[in-house]
Amino acid sequence: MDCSTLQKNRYDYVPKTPALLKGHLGDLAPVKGEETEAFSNRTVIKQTFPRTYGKPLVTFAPGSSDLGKDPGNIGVVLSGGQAPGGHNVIAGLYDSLKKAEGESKLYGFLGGPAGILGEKVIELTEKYVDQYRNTGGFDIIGSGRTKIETEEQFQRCLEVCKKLNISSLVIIGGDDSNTNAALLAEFLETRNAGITVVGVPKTIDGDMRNEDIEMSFGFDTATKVYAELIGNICRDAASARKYWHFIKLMGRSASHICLECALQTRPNIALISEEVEAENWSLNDIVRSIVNTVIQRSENGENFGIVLVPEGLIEYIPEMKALISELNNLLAEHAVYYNTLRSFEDQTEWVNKNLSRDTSYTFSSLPTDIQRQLLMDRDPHGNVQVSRIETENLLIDMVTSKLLELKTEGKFSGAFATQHHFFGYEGRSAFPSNFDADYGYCLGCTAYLLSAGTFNGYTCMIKNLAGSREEWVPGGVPIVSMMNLERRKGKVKPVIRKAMVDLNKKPFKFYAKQRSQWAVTTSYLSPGAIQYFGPPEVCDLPGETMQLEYEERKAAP
Ligand code: FBP
Repeated sequence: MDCSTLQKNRYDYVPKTPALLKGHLGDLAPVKGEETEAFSNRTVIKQTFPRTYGKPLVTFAPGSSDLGKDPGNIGVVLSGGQAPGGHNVIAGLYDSLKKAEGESKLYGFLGGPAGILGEKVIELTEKYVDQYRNTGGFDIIGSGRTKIETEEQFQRCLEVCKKLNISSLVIIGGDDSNTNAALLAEFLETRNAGITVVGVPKTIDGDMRNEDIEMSFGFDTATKVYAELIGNICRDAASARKYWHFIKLMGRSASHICLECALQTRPNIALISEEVEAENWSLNDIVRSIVNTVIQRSENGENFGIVLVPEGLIEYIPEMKALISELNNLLAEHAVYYNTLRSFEDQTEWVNKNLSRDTSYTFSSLPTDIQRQLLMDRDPHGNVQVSRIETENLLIDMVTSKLLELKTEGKFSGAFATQHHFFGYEGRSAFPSNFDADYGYCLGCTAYLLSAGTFNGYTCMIKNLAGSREEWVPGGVPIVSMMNLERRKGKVKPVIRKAMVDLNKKPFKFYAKQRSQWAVTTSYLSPGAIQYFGPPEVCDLPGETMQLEYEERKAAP
């Protein structure tokens, strides 16, 4: 395989793990904690998961166990969007399996969950896995967004696993994929299939987290890549002094990526969707606040600036939220008829007729491009594809018109020239930072331990992530304990609760305290490229969000 000099160097990187994960597997034993409950809506969720509800948390500690005995074959699948560190999850899983007694094999399903259903599978060998260690992307086996959620699909998984003699299936995915992993786990337990399903928390969005899962892998690298790019743009803006840059950042509904990048780069404005929702800010309120900052900076002779826009913002502006929710339900309920409408004009006419009066008004007042983007295909989970909605351009249009109005009234005399950017794919497959390389690898080792211990319906967790690697504690959390009820594709279903930015926690509060100063002064920081080699405080620490949360936890009484 042709590879860059950095890639060759990264092959030699040995992920740092706690000593616990370096020794013999049989010298580790599971320690069970208290039984868990679902996050909310417990009665309904218990009815859906009678066999896997209420299992205890588990951590692994020195002890004596059968974890090193032949665990049987393991299957692994990557699900959803790429996240740096995924290859190391598979490497950690592979290395642990090879440490165990016996001749068990690791099978990789190709192209995501569809690979299980279509029995597209390869055996992962040492030579093959070695080519992917410490690299970005999911190309080791590919990924996909097919959902495994029906009885027939579960039955098919059972057949394929039996055929390959698989005793554990590791699903590396985000909240939706882990939700489906829990459903499959329940199905298999009901059938006494003797197959364990284990999830691994993956997503750059950072929204699959809670008390137990401190972070999903991939967030650290992706935010460091975006922060490097934003830092570069900040410098360019301050050098050229002629553009306002509107930068949309991936992350779906939650604004974790946007907040982390703001903490790393100190832009003039970073919109946080969760705050927009909490404060009930309309689109006009947001536009007005950007306009005020533009005017203030212009009065200081600074006709340039940086605005960070979270990908999911549009869903949190009250009038847009109502519109998107009605559209999602409408398009889910009338999918067959809607798909017969060929032209955009026919689609908008039908949509306008079927929306309620207020939402139809909101829809009609949007620029055609945004209307078109709102009507695009939903993702397989029935969600609008926020990455395809150009919110940054909507804001640019609205701020420009408002400033023109103010100019005519003699209330603005500055210049407002803009550039727009969308950072998402740039970071999803980057070489993992040391943090994600280590974290991914440890998650893979943990997935092995949960598989060998037959912890069915668990997802991997590592505690104390902002501490030194020695302080990391591997374990597992029952997926069902992270669930609540939410509406998906027009129906209320048990799903893992998405973690949104907590406005009462230190990362947001820290940002909120600084932002009025950052808005007006030019206080940009350029974090630069990810550092792989050098002192640990430059190379190994996770981002600001995790460090601030860690400080907050340590300071708590
Ligand atoms: P996952 O939730 O599957 O990890 O995907 C994350 C993400 O990168 C989102 O931030 C983004 O909205 C989405 O994937 C885009 O995915 P796609 O390119 O498949 O539309």
